[in-house]
Amino acid sequence: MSFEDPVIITGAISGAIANRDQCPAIPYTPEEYAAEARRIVDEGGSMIHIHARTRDGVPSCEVEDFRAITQAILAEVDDVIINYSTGSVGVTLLGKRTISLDQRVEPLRVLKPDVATLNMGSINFAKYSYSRKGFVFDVIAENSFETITTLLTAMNEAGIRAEHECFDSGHMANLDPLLDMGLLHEPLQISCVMGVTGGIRPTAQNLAHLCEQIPPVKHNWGVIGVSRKQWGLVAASLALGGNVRVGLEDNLYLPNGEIARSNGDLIAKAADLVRDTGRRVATVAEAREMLATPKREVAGVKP
Ligand code: KMH
Ligand code: ZN
Repeated sequence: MSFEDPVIITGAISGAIANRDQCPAIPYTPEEYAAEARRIVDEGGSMIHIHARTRDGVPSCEVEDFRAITQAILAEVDDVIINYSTGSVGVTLLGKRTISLDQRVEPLRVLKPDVATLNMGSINFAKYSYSRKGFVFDVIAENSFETITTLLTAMNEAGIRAEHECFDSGHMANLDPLLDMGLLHEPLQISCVMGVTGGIRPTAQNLAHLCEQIPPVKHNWGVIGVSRKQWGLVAASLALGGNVRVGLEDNLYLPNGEIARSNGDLIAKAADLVRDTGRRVATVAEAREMLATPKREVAGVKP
C-alpha cells in the first residue's frame, strides 16, 4: 500500500466491552445497528466490524443475533463490507460466560460475512486505570496456533477474507508459518491493534515498527487504536500510507475530548483527517477491489 492509495475507513460499530452507561450511542438492537450503519456509510465508512449483541445489549456470538443485525444493516445501506469479530473477550467479560471455539466458528460457517477478524496470538487483554491504580478488567485472549488455524480453515472454506489482527510485533511473525502452510491468500489484510494493556504501546514509532514486520507479500494494512490516543495513530497511519478503523468499539471520544454522539461523528472526523493529509476516502467499491471481497450473498441477503 502507498500514500497514493484511497483510504479504507472501517467503522467498529458497537464492540462488546463498553456499554450505554459509558456512551448512549452504542447500538444494541438490529434497528439501532442499522441506523448507526447508515451514519457510518454516509460519512465514508466502507467496512463495518460487528460484535453481535442481544436486543438488550448483552454481547453474543449466537448466529441468530449476527443474522438479525446483518440483515438490518444490509436492508438500510446500499452496500458495505460486512466484517464479523471472532474475538471472545467481550462475551467472556460482559456476557459472563466462556465460549467454545465451535461457537466462534459457527456464525462464519452459517452466515459467511465478507471478512472476519483473526487475532494473531494469545495475549493478556486488560484495561488499567491509572487513577484507580488497578485493573478494570484482566482476561487472557486465547489464540493458540491451533485456534488460529481452525478459524482460518473455516474462513477459507466459507470464502471469507481474514483480517489479521496483530496486537504485538510477535503476532506479525505468526503469519510466517501460516504462509508456509499455504493457508493465506493474498492480498493479506493486516491490522495493527495498539493500546490494549497487554499489547504493544500505542506510539507512532511502534506503528512504523509493526509495518516493518509485515511479511513481503501483497497486502493492505491499517491501524486500530484503542482509547482517545487513537487519533494520533490514525494520523500516523495516514502519513505512512495505511488504512484506519474508528468507531464506538475502540474509542468514544473525538480528538477535542467531547464524547461522540454516534459512530458517524467518529467516521466524519477520520474522513476529515484523510483529506487533511492529502489522501482520499475509498468508496465501498474501491475497498472491495483492494481487499478482494466482491459483493456476494451474506447472511442470506442476496447482492
Ligand atoms: N477492540 C479491539 C481492540 C476482535 O473483535 O477480533 C480488538 C478487536 C478484536 O476488535
Ligand atoms: Zn472487535
